[in-house]
Amino acid sequence: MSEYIEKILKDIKAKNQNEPEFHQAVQEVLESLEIVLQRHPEYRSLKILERMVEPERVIMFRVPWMDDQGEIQINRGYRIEMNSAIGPYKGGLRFHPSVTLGILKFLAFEQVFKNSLTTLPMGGGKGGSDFNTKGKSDNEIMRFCQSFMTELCRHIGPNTDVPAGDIGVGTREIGFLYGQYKRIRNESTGVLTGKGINWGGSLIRPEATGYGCVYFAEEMLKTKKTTFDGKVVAVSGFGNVAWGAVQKVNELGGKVVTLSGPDGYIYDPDGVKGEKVDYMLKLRSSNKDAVEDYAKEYKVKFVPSKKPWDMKVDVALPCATQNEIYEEDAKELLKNGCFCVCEGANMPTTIEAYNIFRDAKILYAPGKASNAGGVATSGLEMSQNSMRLPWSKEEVDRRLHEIMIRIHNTCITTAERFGTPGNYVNGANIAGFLKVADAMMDQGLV
Ligand code: NDP
Ligand code: 2IT
Repeated sequence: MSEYIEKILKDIKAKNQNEPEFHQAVQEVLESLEIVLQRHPEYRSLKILERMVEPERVIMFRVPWMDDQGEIQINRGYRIEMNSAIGPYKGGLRFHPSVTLGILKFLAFEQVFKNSLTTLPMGGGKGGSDFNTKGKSDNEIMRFCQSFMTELCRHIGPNTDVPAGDIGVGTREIGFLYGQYKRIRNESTGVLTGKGINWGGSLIRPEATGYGCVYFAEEMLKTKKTTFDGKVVAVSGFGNVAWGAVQKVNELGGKVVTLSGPDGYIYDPDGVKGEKVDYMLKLRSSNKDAVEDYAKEYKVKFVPSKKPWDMKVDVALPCATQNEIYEEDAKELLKNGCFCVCEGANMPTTIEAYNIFRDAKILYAPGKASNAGGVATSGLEMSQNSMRLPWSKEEVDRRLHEIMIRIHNTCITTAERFGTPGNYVNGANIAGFLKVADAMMDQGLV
């Protein structure tokens, strides 16, 4: 690592204490950018990196709400407006008890590069709350969402900042948030994406992240002259992204043998297919935080407190959350014959685990490239909202597929151009960076 990059990292750690996920995300990107800075000293003299690691704006607010027992509860709400160089801030909202400022800053930082890769005009942002949806009634969730939006609505707008879903935020939550925005602002606009299909949403948005991830993995497999047909696949998580990924793997002839939750993982040697895929939706809406019920329902093996990385598989699609593949897991995956890891989640792989994959020269794609299909389809929802014309399922899916192929090719050509052929991490970080950096330079001291 160059002295310059080391100094930036040191300063970030000193200035943003107790935000290890943010440090991790920044370190991964900066390491990829060394070679860019050697070729383009202007980014250094104009302090582009120092500017990019500082959010344009951070909003932090109180969210008071009343539970079903009539007791007052207080949560903390956030919106990180990271970078608007190429378009309005865009990125999801996460409701999960593990949410902190540092987690949302890592996600907002990743989002800037991801959105740049989609080729659509979207800046980067992220928000959310430490609110736990688990065990809450619909009414409690509604009251929470209404209170959250009562503050957030001052800061967002269809041309300013356009939130969407993430962990713990699906169509139900987006509905409550959208309803409240409309009551306060008296405007029907595309201020949120992931909306219901009858009130401005886009077809394919619910499936988009998972589909996009598998489209990306399909391109990766093509570089090794192979396909999903007959491949055995490990998926982690059982939420929105995992659900879309499982559907598309099945469609392409692969077999998904695992799903996981915070409680452990299930192993289904016949494959998660048919009605079992619909059962995933039930699991998610049960608000129970557990995947074990799947094992009971379909009489398959449940492995408590473990991640699904110790099974014999060809492909792994981590789709649950950050830092779920550690160094030992990476070694285990390699030992079991896995040769393609394509991230549906954001930053599921630690830097040490990534180094193992890189050194083994297996196919490995970082989430900011391979899970960009979700936000790309959000961008397509924004286009449809602006035109006030909905597209068919086929039209949206075709555009999503094209975007994923384009992102894949951009990663490949950029990695090659900067001397590290086959390295999707460098390809994604460098290509994502160049567009945003050049836009910032064009716009003066922003
Ligand atoms: P969901 O809430 O639908 O599902 C998340 C899954 O991960 C659930 O199975 C959840 O279980 C599990 N999970 C959440 N937190 C933890 C934790 N701390 N430890 C273990 N398991 C956990 O979210 P999504 O499917 O939307 O998101 C999954 C990942 O994909 C995240 O990394 C997200 O940032 C990323 N992503 C999402 C996009 C989208 O459009 N939705 C787009 C791009 C990326 P439980 O809820 O029971 O805790
Ligand atoms: O991480 C992500 O890209 C998302 N959660 C989707 C963001 C969006 O605006 O659709």
